[in-house]
Amino acid sequence: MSAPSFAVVGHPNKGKSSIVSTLAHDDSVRIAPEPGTTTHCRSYPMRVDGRVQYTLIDTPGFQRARRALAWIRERETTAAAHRQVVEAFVDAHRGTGAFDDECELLAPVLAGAGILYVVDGSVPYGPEYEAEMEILRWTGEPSMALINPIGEADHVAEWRAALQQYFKIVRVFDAVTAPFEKRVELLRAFGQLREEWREPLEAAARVLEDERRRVYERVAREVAAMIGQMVSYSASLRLPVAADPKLYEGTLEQEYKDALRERERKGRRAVELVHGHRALERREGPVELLDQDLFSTDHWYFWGLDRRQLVATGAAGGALVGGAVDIGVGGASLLLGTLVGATVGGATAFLSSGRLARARVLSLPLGGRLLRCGPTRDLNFPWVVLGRALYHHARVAGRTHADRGALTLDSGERGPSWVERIPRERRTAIERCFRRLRDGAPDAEVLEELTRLLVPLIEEGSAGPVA
Ligand SMILES: Nc1nc2c(ncn2[C@@H]2O[C@H](COP(=O)(O)OP(=O)(O)OP(=O)(O)O)[C@@H](O)[C@H]2O)c(=O)[nH]1
Ligand SMILES: [Mg+2]
Repeated sequence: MSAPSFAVVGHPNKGKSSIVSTLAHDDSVRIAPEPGTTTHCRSYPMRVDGRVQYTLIDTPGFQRARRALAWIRERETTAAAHRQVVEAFVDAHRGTGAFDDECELLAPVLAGAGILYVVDGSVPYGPEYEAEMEILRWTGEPSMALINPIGEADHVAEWRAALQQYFKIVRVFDAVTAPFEKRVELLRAFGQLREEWREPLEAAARVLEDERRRVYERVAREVAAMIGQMVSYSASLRLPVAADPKLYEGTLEQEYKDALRERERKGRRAVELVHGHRALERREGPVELLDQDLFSTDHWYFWGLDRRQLVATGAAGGALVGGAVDIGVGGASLLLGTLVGATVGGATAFLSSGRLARARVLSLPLGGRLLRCGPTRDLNFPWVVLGRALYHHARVAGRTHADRGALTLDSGERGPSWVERIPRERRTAIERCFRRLRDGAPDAEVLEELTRLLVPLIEEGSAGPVA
């Protein structure tokens, strides 16, 4: 049996295409504020692993429903013949220019698609919708009404009272903000429309839930790979003989930072693609959290761990023992300087050497010198990268494909950062991976371990509040 298909129908500009986009996980569906955006039917199959689970059909809105109903009523004989009259209506008007939109939207319904009738629950109910509902009823196809509240006002109760007279199932479904669970639940409800759809749609719901878990794993893998590369990355430059390294430091540091910024951008893009957001744009602006520069350490308190927490993860101890951090280098750490104050000393000195990008001159075995920037020794750096990645993912995961606005983020309240919320034991285990990444190029084993540790954080973040 072919996968169930549903025609999304209704008045113009009520969010039909938005519902198609959200339920088909497809951001190529055209959505626009003006009525009349969709002019032809188009099918959007929802594929998982190459298999079509169900198909959504986007349709134009009714334009002349009352006139169409009048035509149909004039030819009414018995209730048993209602469907034939609707078929006769489409046959009589197809291509004549008289009822183009009605013919277009009724065609998939008459071909056996289930009906999803969409209304806007933020505007009052009016009798002008009755002709549309009546025509749909005459097709005899199984149908469900979806109340999509586009604006603020709440007219859901009156809509429900009216819709229940025409549709077996009436649901409130916000096309733009519906969380994943709500979408899956709706899919299961579609299964109630027709007995033979119950099993395939139940199966589709399970496939989507499994797929979601795989998505989290792929995201965790992307994030682990990104952190691995960012922590171990260095930029270097062979110095001309007798050159003054100072002349080259600034450029090299810039190159180093740019490469890391670019790697983070690439990581975000990959995560967006894993979620099927092909065209997600991020709004540029200094106030947006996600657009804060990676190296803007004034904001690191928001992303990373504080000194006490770093010590608690074992980061500092490991660094001391392993000699990974130059003890006693003067000057405040870019991060810890802001936390601890300008005077850093005593017990905190070992944490204060994390200047992120400081070029060093190395002697080459066969003569000559190399100026190198990175890999960073800053203990907080991977935590900051992780915090930013978790935050970004939470925003992307919570987004429907109908949401076409830029990805903007409020700076929100100062609560615990994403990484501060990680249970201590897991944090320590993650830090062990970070330490191994700091000590050399990322190997498959440590990335696998890091991925495994990140999966639950990715999953929880996508369900939790974004603050
Ligand atoms: N805030 C909000 N806006 C919505 C929602 N659903 C749709 N919109 C907006 O309403 C407008 C129309 O949405 P479409 O999905 O294009 O509506 P349509 O019914 O397909 O419109 P036509 O194809 O022109 O008949 C767009 O600007 C959408 O962004 C919603 O649930 N919430
Ligand atoms: Mg449309």
